[in-house]
Amino acid sequence: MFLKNLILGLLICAVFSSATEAANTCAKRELSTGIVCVCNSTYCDTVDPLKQLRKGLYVAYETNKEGLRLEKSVAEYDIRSNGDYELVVNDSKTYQTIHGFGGSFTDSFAINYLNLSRTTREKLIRSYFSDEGSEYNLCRVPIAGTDFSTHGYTYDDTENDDEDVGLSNFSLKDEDYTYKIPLVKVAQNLAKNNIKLLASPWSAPKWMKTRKQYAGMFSFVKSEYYQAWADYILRFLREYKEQDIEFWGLTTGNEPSLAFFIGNRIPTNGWLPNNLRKWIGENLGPTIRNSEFSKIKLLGIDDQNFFYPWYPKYLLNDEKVAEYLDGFSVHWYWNIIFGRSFLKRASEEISNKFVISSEACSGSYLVTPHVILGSWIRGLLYAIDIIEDLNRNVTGWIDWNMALDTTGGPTYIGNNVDSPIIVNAEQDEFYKNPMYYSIIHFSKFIPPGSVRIELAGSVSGLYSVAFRRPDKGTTIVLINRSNNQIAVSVKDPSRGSINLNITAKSFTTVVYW
Ligand SMILES: *[C@@H]1O[C@H](CO)[C@@H](O)[C@H](O)[C@H]1NC(C)=O
Ligand SMILES: *[C@@H]1O[C@H](CO)[C@@H](O)[C@H](O)[C@H]1NC(C)=O
Ligand SMILES: *[C@@H]1O[C@H](CO)[C@@H](O)[C@H](O)[C@H]1NC(C)=O
Ligand SMILES: *[C@@H]1O[C@H](CO)[C@@H](O)[C@H](O)[C@H]1NC(C)=O
Ligand SMILES: *[C@@H]1O[C@H](CO)[C@@H](O)[C@H](O)[C@H]1NC(C)=O
Ligand SMILES: *[C@@H]1O[C@H](CO)[C@@H](O)[C@H](O)[C@H]1NC(C)=O
Ligand SMILES: CC(=O)N[C@H]1CO[C@H](CO)[C@@H](O)[C@@H]1O
Repeated sequence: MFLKNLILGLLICAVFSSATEAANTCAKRELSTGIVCVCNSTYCDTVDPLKQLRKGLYVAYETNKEGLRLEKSVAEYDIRSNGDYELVVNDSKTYQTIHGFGGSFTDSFAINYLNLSRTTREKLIRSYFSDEGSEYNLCRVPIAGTDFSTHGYTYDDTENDDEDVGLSNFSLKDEDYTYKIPLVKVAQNLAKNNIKLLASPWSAPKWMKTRKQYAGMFSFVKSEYYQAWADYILRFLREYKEQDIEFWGLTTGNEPSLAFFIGNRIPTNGWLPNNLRKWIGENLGPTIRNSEFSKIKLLGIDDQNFFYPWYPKYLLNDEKVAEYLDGFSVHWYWNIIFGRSFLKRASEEISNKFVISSEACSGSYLVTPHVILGSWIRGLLYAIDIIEDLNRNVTGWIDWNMALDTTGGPTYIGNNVDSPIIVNAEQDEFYKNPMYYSIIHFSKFIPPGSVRIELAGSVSGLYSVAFRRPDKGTTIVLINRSNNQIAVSVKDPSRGSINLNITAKSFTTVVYW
């Protein structure tokens, strides 16, 4: 009897320890367009929470086009490098400190989330925010409606667009009460309240604007309403605070350049540089800094990279504005066309302000399908964008919609795009695209407060970046976009060498302490 219980006990122990250790692997579905990992009400892939290893060991995670998804291996350093190429860690040379990684709480994300059953949607939000998931910690929240809403709206839409300078008709909307606020709270709860939230306005109420419309060309905030527009934003921060949601940062407005595109249908406030500078210096800056939110990080521009560095420099030419702004935010869309020389110059020429990449999505160009399930190239473009931004001193990277439906919506203006997670509500399942894994390779292993360090030596075409973590660990991310396997050694002079065979078309993250 005793023996039987002992054996049973040992068995249970064994089952338990393996159950707490083993992460769920990807439930692969191979499509003509690529591989997705399928999650449903009973199953979703997970990653073990990272555990500190003893000195001498490292853990590596690999994702590749062939179908590996965060494949984990633990090994010892070697005494010497034996790869064809060598990269050398130098933690005496340090660069920027990381704010974080994450995605955006759009109405469309929430709609897709709510379209899933309770158990499936829990798996979706855990995939992003729990310690078995991406551990997102820097997320954007739109102020009122965007193109990823079911209709255009602001918090002070009046009858006949009558003016309401005192904001007496200001009120949060159903979208806030049923979508954004509850979802932010679920996420904060999973992330142990470690999410830094960044608020961004899209359009002002029509009555404040030159052409009385949310979108369209040359749709500006009228100068007589500059203060009302600043008051509106302050009011939003207060209303959310009343709902127990506080913001870490605020941008001066999403993509003012949209108002200079013919036929633009995305809600926006256009700003000419001189007017934006005036509004920040005379209205937004003083309003925010003299309020209970004086400590909030104020980020200018929130637009494409071709505005860097001249636009930030122009804003900073005004002393007051330079004092009000903590940093800038940049969007990814034109990086593919223009490269990142603009960002490099920005980080050199405005080095006293930080830059965050605050929006990215694939499938926004007219010539490609909006959603391509399993697209490796889209995953690769995300990973390269993140690593290249980080190597140009960017301190954070925020994805756009955290989930969309199989058409890349809903979007009331038909601006369908792709997302790392695609929801199929009819089947009550969702699909993790390679883009989901691109981001987690950084977000999970480079916690806020990590400092970029030098990783010397270059291998033609191999993208690499290294960080010293707050817990004194080291994280290294490597991307090989080619068709060949590559033998790389990462040498840390204080420890030894990590000899890796990096598979073709792959992302690898290595962590050691
Ligand atoms: C969920 O996915 C798992 C793994 O692919 C599968 O075994 C299971 O049958 C699915 N459950 C439902 C409810 O579809
Ligand atoms: C590491 O970086 C420091 C600081 O820039 C530099 O002085 C030192 O020479 C570097 N070490 C090596 C081995 O390159
Ligand atoms: C403000 O809202 C009230 C009722 O909610 C409405 O009667 C009034 O017309 C609104 N004012 C404007 C300017 O739209
Ligand atoms: C990044 O910042 C460091 C200072 O922290 C600076 O020396 C370096 O030139 C910057 N890198 C780029 C690419 O701008
Ligand atoms: C998702 O939810 C929206 C709004 O709640 C609804 O209109 C739509 O039909 C739903 N889609 C599916 C596939 O259930
Ligand atoms: C890498 O691959 C080569 C040849 O396939 C093999 O000899 C070597 O042991 C591998 N190295 C590691 C670290 O796996
Ligand atoms: C980015 C890239 O192509 N990196 C390397 C991948 O591996 C092969 C060799 O196996 C190299 O030739 C590539 O430069």
